[in-house]
Amino acid sequence: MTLKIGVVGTGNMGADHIRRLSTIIANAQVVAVSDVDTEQAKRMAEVAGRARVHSDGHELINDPEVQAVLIASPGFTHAEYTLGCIEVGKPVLCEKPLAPTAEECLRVLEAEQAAGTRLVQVGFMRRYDKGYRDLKQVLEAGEIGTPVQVHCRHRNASVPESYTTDMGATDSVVHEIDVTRWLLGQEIVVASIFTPRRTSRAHAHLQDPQFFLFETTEGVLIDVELFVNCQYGYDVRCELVGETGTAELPEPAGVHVRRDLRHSVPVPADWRDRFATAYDTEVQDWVDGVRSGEITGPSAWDGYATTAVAETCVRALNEGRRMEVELIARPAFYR
Ligand code: ISE
Repeated sequence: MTLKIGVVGTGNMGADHIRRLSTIIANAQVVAVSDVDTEQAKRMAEVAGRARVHSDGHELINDPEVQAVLIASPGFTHAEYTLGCIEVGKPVLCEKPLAPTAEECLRVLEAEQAAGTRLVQVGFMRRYDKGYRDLKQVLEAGEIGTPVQVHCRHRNASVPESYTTDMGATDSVVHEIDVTRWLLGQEIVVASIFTPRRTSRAHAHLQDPQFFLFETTEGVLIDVELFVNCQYGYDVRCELVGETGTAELPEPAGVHVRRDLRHSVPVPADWRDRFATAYDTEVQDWVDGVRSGEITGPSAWDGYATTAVAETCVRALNEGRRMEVELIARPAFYR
């Protein structure tokens, strides 16, 4: 049986997912789309085939033909639409963040627990990247011993004017927050932010780069260099340091060219390029999980814990000090 999907939000990520669902993903069909920009929604409805266009996300969620929903609208609308899906019992893949505030995430956790079944998956695609999966396998096989530190770098070529300093944590480093929690199987409980000399290539309002330091429940120290105007391309790195060895995220595959006394390898342009295969695997896994009645991807708890850390980062930055993350006890439902 083909899973009939509605996509809320047809901008960059939504458009990317609609193309993916229409060309790559098996057993899925986009039957409805919605966006505040109805012209863009109509264009993407064409890409999907004969999808219905709704002007409102709630209308799409309540469309009787829609069996599952993918949310790719702006972050501040995520909790509202996710709650709408839970209310009508429809499974939902919500792009990150689950919500911009921990308080809103908690409302999602409560609603999902009241529904009594897992309906929510959060779009942390890095967990589906082969490199990160191999890294986790090396760690879990005990090849580098007990982890003590993690070094991460997250660089974007550039960001638009609308990108703010707080988004460093809430929009970008959320990926490192989620993926290191997942790699280590530990929560992040303390955050500190440092602000190096600003690049002249950033917008005047933006602190770029930023340097994050996290401490986990078991005392692992995680550092993240975030540099969102690095100019040269999209570059994500991760090195796990264990008691007996280290393990590093492999570089994305690309042809090595040696000529004119130089050796070069292509650098991806952005995350859609770098993580294209991870997104394919993520969406296929979600479709398969919904069809078999067992969603196993990043949960609403992961969405909550990640947002709680990101919120703490913003406070740590504003107050200029190390801050503890306030997390509720993990409900049995999410263990
Ligand atoms: C963007 O929203 C993403 O999710 C990308 O993965 C990240 O690299 C970028 O910094 C964010 O703005």
